Amino acid sequence: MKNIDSYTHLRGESVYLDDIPLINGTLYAAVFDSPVAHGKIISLETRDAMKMPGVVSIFTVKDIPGENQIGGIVPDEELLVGEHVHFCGMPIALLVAETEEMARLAIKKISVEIEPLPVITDPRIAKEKGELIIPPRTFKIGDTTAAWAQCEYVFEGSTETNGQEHLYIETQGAYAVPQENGVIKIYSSTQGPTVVQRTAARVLNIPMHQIEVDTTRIGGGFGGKEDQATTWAVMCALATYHLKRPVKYSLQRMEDMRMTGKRHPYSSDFKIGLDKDLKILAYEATFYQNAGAAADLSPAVMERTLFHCTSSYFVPNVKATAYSCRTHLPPNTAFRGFGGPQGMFVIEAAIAKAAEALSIDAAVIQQKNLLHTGDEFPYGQKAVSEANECWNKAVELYDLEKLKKEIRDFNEANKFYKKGLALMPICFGISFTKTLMNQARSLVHVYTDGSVGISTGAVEMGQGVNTKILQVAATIFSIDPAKIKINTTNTYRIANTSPSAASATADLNGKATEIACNAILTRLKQVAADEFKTELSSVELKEEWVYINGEKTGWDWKKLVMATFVKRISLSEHAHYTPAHIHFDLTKEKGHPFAYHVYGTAIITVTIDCLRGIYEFDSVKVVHDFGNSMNMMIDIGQCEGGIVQGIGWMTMEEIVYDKEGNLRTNALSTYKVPDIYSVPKEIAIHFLETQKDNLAIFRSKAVGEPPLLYGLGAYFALRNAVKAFNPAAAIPFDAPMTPEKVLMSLYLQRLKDSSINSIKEVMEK
Ligand code: LUZ
Ligand code: MOS
Repeated sequence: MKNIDSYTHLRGESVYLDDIPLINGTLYAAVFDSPVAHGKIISLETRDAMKMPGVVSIFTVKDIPGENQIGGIVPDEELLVGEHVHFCGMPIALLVAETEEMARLAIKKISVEIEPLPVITDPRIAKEKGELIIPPRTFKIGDTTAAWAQCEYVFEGSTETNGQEHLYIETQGAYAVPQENGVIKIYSSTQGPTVVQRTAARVLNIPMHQIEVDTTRIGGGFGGKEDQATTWAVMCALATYHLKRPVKYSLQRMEDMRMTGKRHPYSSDFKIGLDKDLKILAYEATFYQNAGAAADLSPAVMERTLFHCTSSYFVPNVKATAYSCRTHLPPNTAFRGFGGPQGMFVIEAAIAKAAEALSIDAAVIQQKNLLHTGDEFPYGQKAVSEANECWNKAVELYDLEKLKKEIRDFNEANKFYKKGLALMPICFGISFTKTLMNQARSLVHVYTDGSVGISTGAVEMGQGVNTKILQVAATIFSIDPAKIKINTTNTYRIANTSPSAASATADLNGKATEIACNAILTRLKQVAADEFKTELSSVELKEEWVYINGEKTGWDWKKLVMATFVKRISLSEHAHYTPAHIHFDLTKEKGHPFAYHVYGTAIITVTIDCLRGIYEFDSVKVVHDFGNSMNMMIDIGQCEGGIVQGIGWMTMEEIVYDKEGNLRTNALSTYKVPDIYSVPKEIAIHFLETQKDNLAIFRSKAVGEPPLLYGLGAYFALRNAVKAFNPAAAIPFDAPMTPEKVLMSLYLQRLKDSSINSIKEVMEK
């Protein structure tokens, strides 16, 4: 079925934060943020700003009634600066005025004197200085030290992956509205309504039941609103708390880019050892995560890097250590893949390095080492692997040999255009790695007219979770989907929710909905069984009719619902779901943290223009493990979006902070994201449908994050294309591979070690 939001989306009628009708007397907030990355506040001058037209109030740290603390995992993040600023963009003061324009004009009149302190932007330097967010962690299996001796080939190297701006179309924002008895209702563009509620209660020093958070949908999150939507929501709530008036803050794009954290950049080292048959015997990696100035979700992101450090390969001897390094950048945060892609890049780089040194195709090494069912991950879980199925199917379905030949022929025939190809197998663990977060609840009401209302903790952010939840109810009740309404996500209806994240939202909330619907269904069936004097097991509901032993009765859905109500039997259910069998022992770094894994393989081809360094992706051909897909249209959309987002991260999105910690790429004029022209000319997606009992809803598999990982293949395809032009190029593993870097690698090395002395000469030849 179609995404249930498509109709209102197309007509511009869908409600986002900025579409909420405003209440009379609404005020507008704006934040004054630090122009300096690290320093001590000497003085803050707000008097001129207070005199500006329309200004109602300016709040600073002194106005916080509770804790000045928004750190979720580690209490290390102030809402408003106390004594020290820790990054450019750190909120110092909150100004509230009668209009948005007045608020933004007035914050320009605030001034601050800051005594600067040394600024660190490099995670390796932070680590040397002992600036760690949490102690390092190490995942281990086998014995790498002993294994090196058995390796025929050993390669070492380093890699860099840069950050990534989330660029949700809807920027961060919130709207707080005072209710009676001191309750504050917050409309928040958040993936985590409960995080907002809990943090607002903590900062305002009031019980959680005084805060109602409501989210209709958000215009994209990608992880950027898992934790960092909280800041703006709590700011609005703080102003509402003091002023007893509605307060709205919807960030402008440049404010959002400057003040919020991004995907974590990583700097990493690897050592890989292979035997003579190219089996990977040993792998060591050290990850330096650039966490930014506060923990935010960094410890969890770092953990997922370790979980995915061997990607879709089986390696018997592994030692991987990760450091979460505190720098003076905005706290980096969740971003689709959550540290997993950063970990996977490193082993793919290690394989590419080995392949280049041995003059073989990286795919040979990749294929030989794919996970099989029963193989153990370094964290102790055994794989139920679809890696080989996906790989083999992709090779066969898309005729890899023919593709390779076409590329060879093209490269022979063309001097200044070269094509490159890479295969990218993926493996992604599904579940929050923090076991307790894997729980969800659903509240289902059947109304007496036969219509159904459902509330869960799931936040719709374009990923189609509401459509999938609706499908669950429609299937179980066997009623027309039009009879079902998915309600807003609201902390008064569903409590203690996990954020919509970790690709697990449809799994968890769908399962809770399944349980709730089944409970109601059983009661409905009992009423029918009593009426028709038969057993419960003889009753069936099919397409809104009651069947007894396969025979259609005169009772339809509506009649059954009414009969149940008349008998004073509940037509509502609140259900709780948590996946069984998941656990993790932090003292041993072993366990079974994931309900299951998602696999897939992509074949990616690119053509580069060797005079200009620019490139186009010809095709991304995928065999993806969807389980038993609940909604192919939505799942294809998730795949296509993830692939393009992954390619963007790997090839063009380049975040630049200068040495002073200022974001230089602070607008869409300086930060290049994929547009329609950079979408691959062809994206083919084949559904590998499996029927395994994988603990997900209706035996589907989570689809949110895994497809982003295919984007890694874009980097390696580009590298191979450059090598076709300039085989001698020693290209550093430094993503993104922007056109500038492509151009330099096409020539720089070659000029050094060949008789050609200039790009002009190359062109003349
Ligand atoms: N968020 C989180 C996530 O809190 N824990 C996770 O394991 C996770 N994984 C992926 C994306 N978001
Ligand atoms: Mo996410 S990175 O699943 O919020």
